[in-house]
Amino acid sequence: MSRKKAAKGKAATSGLSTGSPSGKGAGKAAKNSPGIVQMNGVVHPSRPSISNSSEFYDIAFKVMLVGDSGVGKTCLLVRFKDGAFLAGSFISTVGIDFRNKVLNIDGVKVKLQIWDTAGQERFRSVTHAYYRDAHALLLLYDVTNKTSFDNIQAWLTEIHEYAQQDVVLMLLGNKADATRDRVVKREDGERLAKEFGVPFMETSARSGLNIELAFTAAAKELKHRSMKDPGEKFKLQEYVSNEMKGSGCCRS
Ligand SMILES: Nc1nc2c(ncn2[C@@H]2O[C@H](COP(=O)(O)OP(=O)(O)OP(=O)(O)O)[C@@H](O)[C@H]2O)c(=O)[nH]1
Ligand SMILES: [Mg+2]
Repeated sequence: MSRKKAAKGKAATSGLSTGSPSGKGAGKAAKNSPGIVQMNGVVHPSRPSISNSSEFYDIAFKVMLVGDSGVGKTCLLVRFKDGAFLAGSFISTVGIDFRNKVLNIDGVKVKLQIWDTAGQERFRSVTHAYYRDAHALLLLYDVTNKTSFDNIQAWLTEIHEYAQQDVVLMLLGNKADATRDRVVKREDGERLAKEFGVPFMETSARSGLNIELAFTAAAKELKHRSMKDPGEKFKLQEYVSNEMKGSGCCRS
């Protein structure tokens, strides 16, 4: 399979002033670039590469992090991308931003372009524009914040309104490390996810719990869908619950 070098992740300065940070813009750029084939919005580079660098990729997808302000979307992304936890004072995201990460999924280099949205209400109209081109959505609530959990229904309504029908969706209960401040039980998250038929896991950007699993599961599902390999069967729900079972309570 041929490989394409991934562009370095760049901030889309708030998404308020720059023109094309949405999947839409990226899609256009891909269409216009030589050697890149677009299929159902999935970018398949066709230019060969001799490098094994993690910057090279076979297929690329857009993943969006959504949920109330303060649930830990930015910290989750930083943990996944850099393996670090952003401790200290909370700096709320303004508009929208993205980072790239290339994963090796069963020998295929899958580039995830991960969009970190602002949870604050005042940026909602900005983020709505980005849903349409997202291949996967990670919807977060904070296990120490009941309101963020109660708002999940409203987020799901928004997702159904603005995202593609077949978007890969996962529900994440973040800050699972904060046992003393927990107000949302794990079973409540499981129940809600079951009600809406979406895979669920608790995560912690602080400890790293299930961070890799969340993104890897989404990447596996997207890769499977785009390659349509009849020999390979992949079920996202099953994969997530098997991996969770294998990890007990505290996979990182
Ligand atoms: N204990 C704990 N704290 C966390 C975790 N993730 C994030 N936080 C803290 O929660 C606060 C908010 O985190 P952010 O990642 O900035 O939240 P956000 O969802 O990006 O918020 P907006 O950008 O406003 O939408 C910060 O003070 C973080 O340090 C976690 O897994 N555990
Ligand atoms: Mg943020």
